Amino acid sequence: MFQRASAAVALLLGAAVVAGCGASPSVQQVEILIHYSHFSPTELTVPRGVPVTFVLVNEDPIDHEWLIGDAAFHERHRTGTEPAHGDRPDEVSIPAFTSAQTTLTFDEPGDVVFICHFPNHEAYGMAGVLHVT
Ligand SMILES: [Cu+2]
Repeated sequence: MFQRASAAVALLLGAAVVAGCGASPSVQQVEILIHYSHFSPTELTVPRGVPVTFVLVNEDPIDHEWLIGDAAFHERHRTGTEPAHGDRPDEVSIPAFTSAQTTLTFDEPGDVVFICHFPNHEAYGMAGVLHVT
């Protein structure tokens, strides 16, 4: 996994990275594969208050996106028309056959959902859940 993640980082095209200030707590890194318009895994668990770097590897010949947030956030994006993302750590565009990474820290325990909001992708099953403990 580590070697694969390094390759993904090398392909990184300026994705936003938000690092915590001050003392650096151990950064967790998780990899999410995108294949046949599905995320893998679809369920992840991370501790709250720790920066988590998500390495998003798109193995598909089509573009996808990875948006993570609460119900209101997703409702906005379901009706949104933004063709690309990249300036926010919780909204990541992953063009075909590329990788991207983003780092987020979740302060509240609970479930957060990640979804690709390209037309019909969510309905096809392109969604997953992050458990923050
Ligand atoms: Cu998609």
